[in-house]
Amino acid sequence: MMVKSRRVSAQSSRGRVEGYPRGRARHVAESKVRQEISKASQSVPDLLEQRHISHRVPKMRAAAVSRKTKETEIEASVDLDGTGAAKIQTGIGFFDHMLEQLARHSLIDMAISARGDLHIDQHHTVEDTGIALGQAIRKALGDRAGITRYADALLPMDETLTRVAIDVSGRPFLVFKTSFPREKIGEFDTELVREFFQAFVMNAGMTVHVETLYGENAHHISESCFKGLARALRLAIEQDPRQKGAIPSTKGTLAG
Ligand SMILES: [Mn+2]
Repeated sequence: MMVKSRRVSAQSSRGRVEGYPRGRARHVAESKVRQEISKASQSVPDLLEQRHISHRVPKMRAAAVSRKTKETEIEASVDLDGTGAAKIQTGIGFFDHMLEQLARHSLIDMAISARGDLHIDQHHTVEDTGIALGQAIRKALGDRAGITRYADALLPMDETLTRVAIDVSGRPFLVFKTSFPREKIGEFDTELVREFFQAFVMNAGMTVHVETLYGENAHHISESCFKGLARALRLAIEQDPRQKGAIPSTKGTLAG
């Protein structure tokens, strides 16, 4: 009986809530709430400061590198937080195909144009593209604050399985345990896969271990290395929200 009469009185007072202060008391209550809200929003940066949480606007992780020698002329630009869009032109069809896979599966946007001394062979062009791309990624990573740092990938491609493990440490090191049953894939020299990885790792400042556990087809073996690098890279350079912008090292630096 009590409940019913309350409901009637709330309706008859056109939406006014039972028990809510009126007149001067209402004015005081509401301005108190407004003050509390504004105090709370002002104190958020202070709270973050106290907890050593970065509240900077996240920097754009993108960079471009131009590299010109007597052997090659290379432009490479990257956006680490991209969608995997790629615009690649090296003059070597199979190598373009590999770099497109690297962009696509790392979700790094990449624009690479390379003009090299292909009349000699593909060596300089592949190696110098690795150098320029590695430098661009290193530059885009900056102080490496907030990244996941370690990651790995097991990458199957039909009969082939390749494992790639990565530490975005600032310390360059390559372990490459992959061999090819053929010297060429189309016009591409398979020994240059290792050359690319070596140049990339040295200039990106990363430790990368590549091992093809088994596989027969040279195209699959090469592609599994590039895609494995892509997948591991994607995870390792991703911003880890639990790092809260800290550099993931007890040394406090990943500068190498
Ligand atoms: Mn392919």
